[in-house]
Amino acid sequence: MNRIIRITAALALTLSVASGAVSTAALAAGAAAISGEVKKIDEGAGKITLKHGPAKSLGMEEPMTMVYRVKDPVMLKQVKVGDKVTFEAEEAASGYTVTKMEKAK
Ligand SMILES: [Cu+2]
Repeated sequence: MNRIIRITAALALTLSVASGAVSTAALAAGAAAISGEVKKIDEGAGKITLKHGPAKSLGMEEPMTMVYRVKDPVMLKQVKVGDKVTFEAEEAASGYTVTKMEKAK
């Protein structure tokens, strides 16, 4: 009985340490999926305007509409104005940059 409790406790500890490491790493990279809607696409400038909900990982507590750069210009061809998307972004020296984006299902 005691042995089972100890194993369970050890397992729980291992799991919480592992998930803690993952969420810390995710936060460090600014990676957390954010839901948004495409408002404007500027292929020439490599920018996209996204309306999005709170994005705690980016320090944005309130919903907002803002302009993001994209890591890869191809991303701008995969969506159109009005699309609902989920995306990940990071704060780079050049500004907030979308690192991943896909149409919301
Ligand atoms: Cu924002």
